[in-house]
Amino acid sequence: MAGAADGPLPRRSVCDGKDAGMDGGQSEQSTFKLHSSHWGIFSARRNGDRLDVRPYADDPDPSPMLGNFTNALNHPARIAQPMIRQGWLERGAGPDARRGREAFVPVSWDVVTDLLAGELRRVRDGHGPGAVFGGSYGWASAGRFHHAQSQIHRFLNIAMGGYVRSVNSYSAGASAVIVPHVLGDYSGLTMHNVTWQQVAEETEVVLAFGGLALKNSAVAGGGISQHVERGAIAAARARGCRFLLFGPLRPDMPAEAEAEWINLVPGTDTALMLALVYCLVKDNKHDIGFLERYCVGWEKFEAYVLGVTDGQPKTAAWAEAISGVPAAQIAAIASQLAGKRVLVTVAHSLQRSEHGEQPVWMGAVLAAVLGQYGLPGGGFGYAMGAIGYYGRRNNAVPGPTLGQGQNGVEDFIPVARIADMLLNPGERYRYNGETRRYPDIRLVYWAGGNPFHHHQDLNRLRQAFARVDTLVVHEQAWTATARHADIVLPATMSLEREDIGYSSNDPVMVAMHRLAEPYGEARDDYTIFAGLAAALDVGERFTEGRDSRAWLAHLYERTRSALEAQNLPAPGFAEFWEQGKLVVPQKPDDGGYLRAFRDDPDTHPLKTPSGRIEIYSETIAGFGEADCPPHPAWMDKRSAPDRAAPFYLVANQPATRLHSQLDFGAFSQSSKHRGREVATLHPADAAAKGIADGDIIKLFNQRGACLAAARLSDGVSPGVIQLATGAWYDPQDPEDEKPLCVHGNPNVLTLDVGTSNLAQGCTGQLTAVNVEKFEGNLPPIRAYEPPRGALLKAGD
Ligand code: PGD
Repeated sequence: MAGAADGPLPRRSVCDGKDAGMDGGQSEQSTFKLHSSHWGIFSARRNGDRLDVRPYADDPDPSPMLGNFTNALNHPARIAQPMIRQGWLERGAGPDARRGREAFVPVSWDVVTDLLAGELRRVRDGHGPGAVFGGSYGWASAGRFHHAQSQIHRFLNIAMGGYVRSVNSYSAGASAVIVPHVLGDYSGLTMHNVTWQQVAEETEVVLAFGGLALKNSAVAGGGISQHVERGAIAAARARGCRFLLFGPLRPDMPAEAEAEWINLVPGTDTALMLALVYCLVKDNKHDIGFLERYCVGWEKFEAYVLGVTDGQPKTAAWAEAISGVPAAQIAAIASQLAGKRVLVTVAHSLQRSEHGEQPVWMGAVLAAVLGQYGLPGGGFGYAMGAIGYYGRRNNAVPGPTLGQGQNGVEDFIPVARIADMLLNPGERYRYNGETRRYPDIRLVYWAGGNPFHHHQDLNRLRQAFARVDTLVVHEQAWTATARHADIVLPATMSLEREDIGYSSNDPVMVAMHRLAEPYGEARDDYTIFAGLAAALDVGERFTEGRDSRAWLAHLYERTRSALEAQNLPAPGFAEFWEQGKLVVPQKPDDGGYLRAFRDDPDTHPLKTPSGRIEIYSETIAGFGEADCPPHPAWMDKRSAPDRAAPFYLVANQPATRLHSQLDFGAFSQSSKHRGREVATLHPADAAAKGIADGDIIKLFNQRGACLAAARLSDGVSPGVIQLATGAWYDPQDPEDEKPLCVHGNPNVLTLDVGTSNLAQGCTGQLTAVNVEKFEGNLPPIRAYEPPRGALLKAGD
């Protein structure tokens, strides 16, 4: 496995993916139909048990993740029929530590619908809708109608009178809260700001904190027709643009960037950015005109940078001691920025750790010090490259959206506080300046997400899920979340239903034709909820008398009538469906709200209290949080390595699947070694631990342990181990309190704490661990086998 140092995993083009079951696009087939996925638009046809897949013809850089569809339809990991945990069936609803440890009993749809409707009625009438957690976070599948979260929220609003929801995301838990305080509009910052075309044409220097990894921009919710990042980066580089990658993983920047790698200790970007500002100020190269006209609070922040307020000037030497980057290198970088069209980018990953608000705020301030906000290709491109629909033009007409109705419950939690909520009902916590209380949840209902993938400290999550009366999960496959449920309802894949694929920053709207019949007795989420709604006497309100096809026509009408209003060709639904796609117009590349703000800050103030960029926030000062001061600052982390756990674990996004989706798919499987997820570490660290390339290793800390396969690479910083998320949790002995995950799910190791009292975001990206060579007999991988009792397939 050595030699693959510069890619997180060997990259294979979709067009040479024969062994992953891809159709190379050589033969003309009339039966290929257009479809969409979060990793791109494609066409496919059923071929026996397999799916032949072709990337979208106009996509210059299609994602090899499409290869995961080829063997997915009939994989044994699919769920074939409704299942109920034996203990729930025999002993009824109630807290139960046997979740995830017991056999399942297959039941018919009629039986499960009856039992579940009864349980929903019991909780609603006995405890009220505020005892239902329907946050149900997760990416689910592309398609605007069968969007699992919209469906579940609509159902709970109509049938239960509401539910406790979650706010923000695991992707951007800290930035979604800090950005409105600093720059006003989060959505505008990410969705309507600097574009890749501007980078290709205008940017002179890109300071990429956390990189611009193409594995991340391969993904875009809803599906996109073109992956443009690689081409734009290559074009910018050919023009002479300089790319600097700040981070511990060299593969976080594509080779086309020919980036200078500033190899820093994970989580120390804020210190390094502070030192860049210090150097700029000392050399009088900060843009004082910009800071005075467009910002508030510079003086207070400058006093902190210079050490006036805390006695510690944030010099390059100070930052070297924290980040490991030589002071001379920091000073040299700072000296080459002024007067250039500089774009500062900060990856989502940086804010997915303790004090994750700081690098985002600090990135915004560094960009202000350089004064390039609002200029083409300059300023602050937060999260550029993190998702494929960032850095692109916006569509000029609205897309289809399923209304979710009114939620009668006001209560919510920040999404990553789910285990805290279930373990500590009634307990107080702080969030964005408020003191709130966790609700007392009896029933958790999940559709379209996998908390046993996305949450931290999975052993703690198991304890949390043991506390509820009932856990209901709709799933396509036997994920660990499904295995921990009481009631498991088999859901179709998008390939097995009709839908509309759409993303608001991509012009191609796709008529997603059905490519295969549902697996076993699987039903789409809409049909499942329609059945339950009928059993709860609200069937008509939920369906509004429409079947799926009628809903698609109804949702499409929003776009059609907007086109008509603009005197543009506006084909009816039947024509759209027949054609397979519709290309919608896009708005001009106008630089968004930051350009308007630069042009005239009085007419177009930011949506911050001052209307300016808030380098110092009086609002945050008023919150009085010790872990989130009123201006960006460097703070030590609890998760930093120590003697017991001397390595940083970077648990980042995978390159061969989206999160945990289709981990059993051919492309994801092709990246495993001896069945395990691959962890990358520096050869010097491996040598010190007696680990050779390809060895099975055990990663461990006080929270848990998992196995992985070692790959050695100097593309990873010494002292760092990289293990992507998404390998399905596979406890060696589920009876244990802290079982060994034999497969390589890093979330058995991560710390379940919020970023700070301000945002309470997910901190899963960085954790301290230890590592050793695994010498025992290699346990089998059972994550993709149906659990006990679930072996019956439909028709058996
Ligand atoms: P997915 O694997 O996409 O992960 O967490 P998320 O829960 O979104 O889960 C989606 C699930 O939905 C899959 O199990 C899939 O089978 C199911 N599904 C797909 N389509 C349908 C459908 O139509 N109906 C139903 N009922 N189910 C469906 C992602 C989350 O993980 C995110 S966004 C991020 S950014 C976080 N990243 C990290 C990280 O960087 N580091 C760590 N340690 N942890 C993270 N967790 C977070």
